[in-house]
Amino acid sequence: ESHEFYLLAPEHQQYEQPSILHGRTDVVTVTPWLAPVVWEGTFNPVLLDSIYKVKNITVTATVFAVGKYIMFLKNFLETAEQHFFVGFKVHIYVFTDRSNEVPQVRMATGRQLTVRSVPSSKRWQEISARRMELIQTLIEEQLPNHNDYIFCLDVDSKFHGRWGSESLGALVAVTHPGYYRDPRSRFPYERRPASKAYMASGEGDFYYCGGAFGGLLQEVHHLAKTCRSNFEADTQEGIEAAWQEESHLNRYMWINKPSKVLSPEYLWQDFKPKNPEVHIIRFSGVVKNYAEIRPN
Ligand code: UD2
Repeated sequence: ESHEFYLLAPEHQQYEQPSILHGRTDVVTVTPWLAPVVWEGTFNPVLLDSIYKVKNITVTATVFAVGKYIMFLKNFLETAEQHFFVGFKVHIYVFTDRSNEVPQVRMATGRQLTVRSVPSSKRWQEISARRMELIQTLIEEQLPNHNDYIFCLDVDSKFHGRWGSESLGALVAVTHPGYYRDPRSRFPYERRPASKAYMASGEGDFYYCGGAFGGLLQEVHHLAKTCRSNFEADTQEGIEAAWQEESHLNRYMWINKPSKVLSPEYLWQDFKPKNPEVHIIRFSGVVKNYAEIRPN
């Protein structure tokens, strides 16, 4: 059984009549391969929650807080409590080398946190890159044979608004806030043919961010496994993609089209003024001083 097969609505539910004539006109709400693009105003959160509630799903989230990045964890966890799948079963896995510094955050019933120890690292590129391997292993060891969902999120970020059941899909990607208005020629894809993350000119749908992606466990497992093995193949050849695992993720999403695309509402950047088409910022990257927080 897969959660993707059908949506079961509860009986006797009343809500505003949907329209196929009126809706958002300032943004595109579907991709050319007919995946929804989620923008505020395109969905009914109450209806969606009621549909997914009866499925009794658990939403897993992974977050890495290695080295000084532990300082972002408190805010991430506290705001997740307020906005991330409120009312659902949520299991957050924190990967860190500083287990003793994991903050105590009160979590609502049905929500839990697990801390997993990872080794420290000298290069920040290695930390972000190793995430794919750890996500792959987590799914294999802790979450096998489940139809549940997982999201993999950057820790140097926080929630400001609802991030809920509207984001669920088999394979989910978020359009990067810095590039969604740009022609694909400007996307910072890996451009060297020697890399497994190579994107030729004229290729690519969107530029997706490495800081948030997700979907069904089996789909994300396939993604993590593929990106990890391509990343390692590159390393063997002495090549590191332009934006590490984000480059590999972009290559993956070009070949494996996401079934749902989340608008930049789902990953904004605090230093960027809000654009008019962005009616709500749900999650955003905090401003950070790279020189101060990265190992080198
Ligand atoms: C971009 C991406 C990021 C990743 C990176 C690849 C967004 C918003 N960000 O961000 O997801 O693809 O490029 O280079 O799409 N981390 C630690 N300790 C460290 C360094 C990193 O725990 O010392 C973890 C942490 O969870 C952090 C993540 O790795 O959120 C990404 O690293 P970053 O935030 O330094 O990468 P950044 O901001 O350049």
